[in-house]
Order: sequence, then C-alpha cells, then structure tokens
Amino acid sequence: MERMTPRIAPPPLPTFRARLHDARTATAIGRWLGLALMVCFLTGVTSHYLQRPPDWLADVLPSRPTWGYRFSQGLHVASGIAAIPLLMAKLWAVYPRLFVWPPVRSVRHALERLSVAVLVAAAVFQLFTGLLNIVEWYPWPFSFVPVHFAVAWLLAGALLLHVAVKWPDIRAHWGRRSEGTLELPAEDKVDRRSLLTGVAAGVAAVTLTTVGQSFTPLKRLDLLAPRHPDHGTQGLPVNRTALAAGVSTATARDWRLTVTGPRSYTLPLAELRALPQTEVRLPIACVEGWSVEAGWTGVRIRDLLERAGAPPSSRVRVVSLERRGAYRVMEMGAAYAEDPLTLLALRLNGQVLSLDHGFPARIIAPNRPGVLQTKWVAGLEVL
Ligand SMILES: Nc1nc2c(c(=O)[nH]1)N[C@H]1C(S)=C(S)[C@@H](COP(=O)(O)O)O[C@H]1N2
Ligand SMILES: [Mo]
Repeated sequence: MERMTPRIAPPPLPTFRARLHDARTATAIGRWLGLALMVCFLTGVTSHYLQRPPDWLADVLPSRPTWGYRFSQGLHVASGIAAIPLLMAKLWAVYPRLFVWPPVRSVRHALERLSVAVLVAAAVFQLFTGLLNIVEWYPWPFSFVPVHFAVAWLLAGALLLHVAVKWPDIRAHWGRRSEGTLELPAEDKVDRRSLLTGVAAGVAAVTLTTVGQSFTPLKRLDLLAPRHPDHGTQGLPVNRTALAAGVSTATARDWRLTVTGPRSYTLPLAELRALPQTEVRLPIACVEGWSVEAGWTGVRIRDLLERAGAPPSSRVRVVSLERRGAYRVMEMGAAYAEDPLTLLALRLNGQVLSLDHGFPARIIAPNRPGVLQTKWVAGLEVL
C-alpha cells in the first residue's frame, strides 16, 4: 500500500555559497566572543557580590587592592562593549543556518536549535540592557540589576552548553590547521583575513573610544563613552545630583552627624573639622563604568566608631540625608569600616565638598562600588 504522508515542499529559501559563512569563520570570531563574554560574566558576578553581598560574605570582602573594583568594573563594561561588534559578526557568519530546510530534523537537533535560540536571545539581551544601563536609560518595566544578573547565569549556561555541543567543530577549526584541510581557494583566504581584520578594527575602535571613561590615560580618546572622567564639578563626574536627591543647602544647614552605638553622640560640622584629618587618594568607580581617582580629606570612620564605643570588627550602617532612593542606606563590613583609608570625607581635591558631591560629608572607601560611596551622610550606626 502506498504511504499517504504528504511531502512538504521546501519554501523558496535563499541559498548561500559564500565560504565566509562557514565553521572556520564562526570559530575564529566565536573564540574572541567567548572570551569577551567570559570576562564580562566573571567581572559582573564580582561586581554583583561586592555591591550586594550575602550576609556571610559582607565581613570577608577585602578592602584591598584599593583599585580592585575600579579595574574589574572597567573591564566589565569594556568587555561588554567589545562583545557587541563580535556578536554581530558572529551572527552574520552563522545566519544562513536559519534558512536550512527542514528546520527541525530530530529531537536532538531540535534541542540544539532551542539552546542556540536561548544563547542568542540571552546574549542580545545582556549586551543591549548593559549598554543602555551605562547611559542610564531604562526603557523597560523591570528592575535592571536582578534581571541582568539572572540572565547572566542563563547566558553562561547556554554558552557552556553551546561550546560542549560544538566542541568537535571548535577543535577542528581552532588555529591555522584547518585552513590546509579545507583547501580554500586563495581569494577566499584573503576574504576571511579581511573580514577578521575588519572585525578586529571594529572592536579596537569601540574600545579605544570608550575605555577612557575608566582607563584615564586614554581619556582624550573618550569620544563615545557616556562619561568623561574630568567633566563635573570639582573635576569629578556626578551621578545623582543633590537636586535629584532632594538635598539642598537648607537641608544641610543645621546638620549634625549622629553616631549611634554603645556611647552615641552627635557632632556639628565645625567639631568634625577640628578632629584629626586624613588625606587619601581613592577612586570613585561607578557601576556604570566610569571611574576616576581623586584626593579626599576627612575623618577616619574607625576613629568615629571607636569614639562611639564600637567593639572591634563592628559593621556599620550609613544613612543619608536623602529622603528616598536606593542608595539612601548603606552597610559596610568590618574590613572596610576598620580600613585606615575609609573616611567620612569633608573635602574633595582640596576644596570643601560641593553639594553635588555630598556636602556636608560623604563616605569614601577603598575597593567598593560607587553606589556604596554614600553622599550627604546624616548618621552612622554601629551594628
Ligand atoms: N545618598 C546617595 N549617595 C550616593 C548616590 C545616591 O544616589 N545617593 N549615588 C552613588 C553613586 S551611583 C556614585 S557612582 C557615587 C558618585 O559620586 P559623585 O557623584 O560624587 O561622583 O555616589 C554614590 N553616592
Ligand atoms: Mo554609580
């Protein structure tokens, strides 16, 4: 008896003959993309735990090296930006596979396609949300940090799976070996070299024109970054202004620092200025990628806590004058609170803090994300 299953005619799909849409190109670009995403993932996880440490981690996070967070967050944003042209080139190299017929050939093949769909969607989502985050534009209904963090794990998992599934191809096309086995016509080799050179030039261009926002020796090339490390009052960018935070000179007028602990006390600004002052050079390193070092003068946090009778290795909660906002209250583990470089700063680059930089007093601590360098400090609480 004749089988009645109707045969589905393939739709009129385009055909691709160009050899640059091959596994070797995909591998050549893929390994750089993989490296960028891996660096981005590791530095991103580092940033997340420094910013929102779980309870068990809060006291063991190190306050050294002083430039640690600055370096890792600069790398996070730079590797994310570099991944954008790499991802575009990679998608260009492999997109003819979208037109292969039939689209699904077996359960295994369907699963493989599904994992690639997750991988592509997660990669596009991470790079897109990250890019908009550094320009502080949030055109979506969800909260950036938890979603960006969760999708990072999804992306890391999908990437590992992809590398495992493609391992035979990756091995076959890694390095120069496969060029010989493919017996490519000479003009195709030239084309591939041109394509890869173009991609490398694109990566170099976006990196060199943005990395100066944190790597200050290149600040003069900083044309495409959202921030320039020198632009702002007192030579330092401002993230949240006093106006946005609802803090004014009037709010700060009758200011007294309140320190609560076994022996609570309050101090007016004049008395705070009369205490021994320490000068440090420390960076503000914003999670959005810009960072710059500055000179800070003020009173050591550990001196203020000791005066309140705080036992050694105390944690401290810092509360801002700001009425509302995600960074109004901040906690600091013992390693930061005890560090001789951690200050309640009163001066910036030799001048009294401007209102936008946290007048009358702000926190500056080594190896911490900018979001935790609380401005307009009203009180410290020994925990
Ligand atoms: N009270 C308070 N402090 C804050 C913030 C804030 O929104 N509120 N923003 C933080 C962020 S995100 C950064 S990067 C630094 C920037 O400090 P600057 O504006 O003095 O450069 O301040 C931090 N301190
Ligand atoms: Mo920030």
